Amino acid sequence: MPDRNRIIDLTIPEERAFLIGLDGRNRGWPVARSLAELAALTETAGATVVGTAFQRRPEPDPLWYFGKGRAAELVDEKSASQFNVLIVDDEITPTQQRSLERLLVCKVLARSALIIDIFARHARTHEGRLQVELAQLEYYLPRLTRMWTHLSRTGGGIGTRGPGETQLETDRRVIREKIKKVRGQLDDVKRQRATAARQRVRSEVATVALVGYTNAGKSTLLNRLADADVFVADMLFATLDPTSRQVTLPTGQRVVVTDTVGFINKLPHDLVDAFRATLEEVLRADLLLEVVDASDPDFMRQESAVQLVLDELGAGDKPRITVFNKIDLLEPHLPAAEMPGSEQAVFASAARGEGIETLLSRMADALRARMVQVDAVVPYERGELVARARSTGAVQERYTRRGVRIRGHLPDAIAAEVAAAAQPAQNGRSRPPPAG
Ligand SMILES: Nc1nc2c(ncn2[C@@H]2O[C@H](COP(=O)(O)OP(=O)(O)OP(=O)(O)O)[C@@H](O)[C@H]2O)c(=O)[nH]1
Ligand SMILES: [Mg+2]
Repeated sequence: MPDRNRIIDLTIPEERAFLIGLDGRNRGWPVARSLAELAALTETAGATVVGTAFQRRPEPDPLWYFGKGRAAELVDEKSASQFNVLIVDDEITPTQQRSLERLLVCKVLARSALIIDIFARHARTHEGRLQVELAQLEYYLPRLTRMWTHLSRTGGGIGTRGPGETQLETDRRVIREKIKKVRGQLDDVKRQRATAARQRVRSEVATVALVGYTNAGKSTLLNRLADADVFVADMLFATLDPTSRQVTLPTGQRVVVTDTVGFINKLPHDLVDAFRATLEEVLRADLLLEVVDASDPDFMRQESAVQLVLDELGAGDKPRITVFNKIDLLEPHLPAAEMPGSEQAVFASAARGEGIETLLSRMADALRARMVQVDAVVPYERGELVARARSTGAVQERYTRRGVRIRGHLPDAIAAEVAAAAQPAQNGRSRPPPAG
């Protein structure tokens, strides 16, 4: 009797990927490391890596990416390893893509397309999906254009005139209109987000953003800090959408900590652009926690890649605490304190909960820097103000005859309110914030 489940074979054919890259043009990343990362990306995207190859050359060949001879050898690699997709560890031109596709008779993808594909798989929220869609459209629009100029340059003629051109114009117009529409929808989402942020500003709650290389442990750390239940996985780009949780610092101050999309080397510009709305949480934050996977041999190169993206966003100079995470995985003979750049860093294991207390008090220290010193007695009728001071600042309270004496640090706006409501403190000093 036939197995009813097997009448239609629904299994998707296995994607067998072969990865190629060039040595000597990777911003300090050895080609083998960059290809290893590309392999992790490929596997996250659901394909199997069946082989890799690289060639030493300063610039890609305009037609073949590799040199012509080396490219031809890929045909043999294809029969040997049976790959059905070639993934290039760089941006490739439509010309390179097409000549490789014709040579190898299989799909050819660039690293960016792979990253965008992973984002598309992992986007869950409305906003996330819109951002990915925008990135895809932005990615394809210029390629459509360039593909065309390429064709017309190789002689024009049949297939490059008349209705064909109209078709291309139509395609471009459709894509542009779609881009406009998606941007409009994203603006709406952004406005809602800005309203939420304004409310937060009004309540003067400080915000802290987790940033770092993908898979460094940002979500794990948020779960530790906030006792939350954010999705954690040993894969690249597990998190795409921002998640915010409230965290109480040892000083009693409450802050909002936001976890968001991770960064990677050669993160496509289209994606950074498309994800600007999400990444604005980073721009708005009072403090950044940069999570570094200290157990990764590439952690320094990863840090530079993170710095590049932060600079591109305009958040490169924000106050920042570096967290060297996963110290539980460090070899015992490598004392963490001897790691480069470690003087200012906090060592932690988000997974085991080590270093969390230190981190929390360092966060309080860093946030105090942007607050003003206060010493004032607030009348008992203003209990609500006292409560806000308690949760937004780092203060000590003492109950006196005339009211609650508040001593410590408060955000500007609250300090001003306290100063306005206050009686001079016992020692006659009440320090309002400096004007402006
Ligand atoms: N050994 C060890 N593993 C950790 C630690 N922190 C996180 N991990 C693991 O590292 C992997 C990635 O953790 P996530 O928290 O998802 O990392 P992320 O930075 O949020 O990653 P993306 O959202 O993908 O950018 C998971 O398998 C975690 O269990 C740690 O301190 N020690
Ligand atoms: Mg995450």
